[in-house]
Amino acid sequence: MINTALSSFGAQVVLATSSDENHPPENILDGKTETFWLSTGMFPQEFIIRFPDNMKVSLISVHSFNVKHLRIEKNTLEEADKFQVMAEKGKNPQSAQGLHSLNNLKLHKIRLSEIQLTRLHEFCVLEFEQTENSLQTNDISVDGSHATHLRFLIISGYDHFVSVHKVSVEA
Ligand SMILES: [Ca+2]
Repeated sequence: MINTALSSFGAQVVLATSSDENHPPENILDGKTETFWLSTGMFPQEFIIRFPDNMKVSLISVHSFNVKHLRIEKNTLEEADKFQVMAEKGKNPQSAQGLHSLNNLKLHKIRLSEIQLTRLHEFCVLEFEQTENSLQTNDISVDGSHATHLRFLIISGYDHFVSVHKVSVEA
């Protein structure tokens, strides 16, 4: 089934690197494309979604604007301290630098106090197409992976700021 409003069954954004009070990360999970989370700083940006239980995820749908390179990672542990790369494609050697600098990124922690990020060695990145007058809509197949957390790492954008309007999963 597709969960159009992930927040309705207890999923939460437990970390986000930006939190504009008018466009908070909760807007990612409310099922509405009209409301959105807005990045307010430099790249990379990220947010982590926690599910109330271990979920078998087969498809992730992302509605966004101006996102260029995105990496999605998953975690199956109770604590979001180790992530595995879940979906990746694309080509961008430059993204290595973006990920490298993640270690120095000061994270804005919203609810969860003890998230540690593990840098991954092997990766490539989803590349979204730029849109003008509509949202970017991308469906990402993830082969029925189990996950308690999903981490979305926005490595670059088509503009200084990006917005994420909706994330839904087919479980
Ligand atoms: Ca929304």
